[in-house]
Amino acid sequence: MNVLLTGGCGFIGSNLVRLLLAERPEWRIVNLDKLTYAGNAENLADLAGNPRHRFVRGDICNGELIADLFRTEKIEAVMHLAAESHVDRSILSPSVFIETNVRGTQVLLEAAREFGVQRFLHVSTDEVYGSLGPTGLFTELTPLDPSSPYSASKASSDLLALAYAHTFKLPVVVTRCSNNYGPWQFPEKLIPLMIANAVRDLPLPVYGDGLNVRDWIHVEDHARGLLAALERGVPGQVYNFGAASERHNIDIVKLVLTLTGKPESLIKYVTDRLGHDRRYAIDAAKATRELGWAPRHQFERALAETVRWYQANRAWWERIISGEYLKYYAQQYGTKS
Ligand code: NAD
Ligand code: TDX
Repeated sequence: MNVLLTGGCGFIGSNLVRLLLAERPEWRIVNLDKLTYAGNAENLADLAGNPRHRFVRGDICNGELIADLFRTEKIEAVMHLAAESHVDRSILSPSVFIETNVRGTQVLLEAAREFGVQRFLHVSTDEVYGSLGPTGLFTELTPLDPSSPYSASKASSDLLALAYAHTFKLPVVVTRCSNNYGPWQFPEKLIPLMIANAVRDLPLPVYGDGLNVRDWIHVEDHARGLLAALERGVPGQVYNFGAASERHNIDIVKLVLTLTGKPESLIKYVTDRLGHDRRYAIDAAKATRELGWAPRHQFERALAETVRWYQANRAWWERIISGEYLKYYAQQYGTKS
């Protein structure tokens, strides 16, 4: 099968490209990525020369380029991951989130409609459901109630994708996953940021009281879920993915300090994120039941492996947190007290 995979040079995309090449030897992957600050061709450097992977640098908003790829590569399925993905950046500069996440998704849906595909997998997030109180879980029937410009842009793209399924019978499958961690994650997100700061003896900035809850899943478990949803998902349906690993942010930060052998005095409580969602927690029973999927990684063990990966790959993350990232870091954390 010829698959157009968008955002393949990002965190989840690069892990997914590797998984697909290993697990589906007859597939060819066309990886379309703009290489924004978050995309890094180095994430897939080991695939150079692999005839089953073609990297194309380009923007999902470029309809002509997309049409050309569908035509020349005979695309049969789309796995759409490209997005602006960081909540804090969406609070600082929302516009690019609308452009890429909403308009870019519509451009891809339109091309898929024109050329025809067997499946269009739209990769979304649990953040579209908004924030939970102290109890309860998100199911696929939980109403959408996004809080940030990021989650609102993802919810908008979900609705567009489902509308193309309903109106045009495009075989769209939507997935919504909880917070991912693992190798190749850009160190602006909680876990890699805390690891990178801890190993350099820099302060670990905890928003608010540190008691917000996220439900963590290893990126490889998410990638396996995406493959299952592509192959076995029913068009027009939504599938949640999560690994039943709810943790308070502060407990993760303390665990990172233990794993890196650094003192808790590095913890710095800073001004809270605007509109900060309190709790996310996923009910993934539908994916288990209908896709035959289940997570394999245990959080504490896999977090320890992740810390070791960042320690071993320091050159990778030190290179990407230079330049543009330093400006963002000063803007995001410089004035927080
Ligand atoms: P990421 O920021 O690491 O990677 C995004 C990739 O998309 C980058 O390689 C970037 O260069 C590319 N990109 C951005 N704008 C583009 C454009 N206009 N055209 C082409 N490429 C573009 O993100 P991620 O964490 O790997 O997330 C991937 C997808 O999974 C996103 O859709 C995100 O909403 C979703 N998701 C992420 C998580 C998570 O915890 N990280 C959880 C659930 C869902
Ligand atoms: O410096 C920080 N300090 C801090 O306390 C950062 C970066 C985060 N936090 C908190 C905010 C959140 O409660 O940690 C939690 C996790 O933050 P992020 O890593 O920014 O993730 P989150 O906002 O939960 O969104 C993530 O999960 C869903 C991804 O970034 C999204 O792309 C995905 O859709």
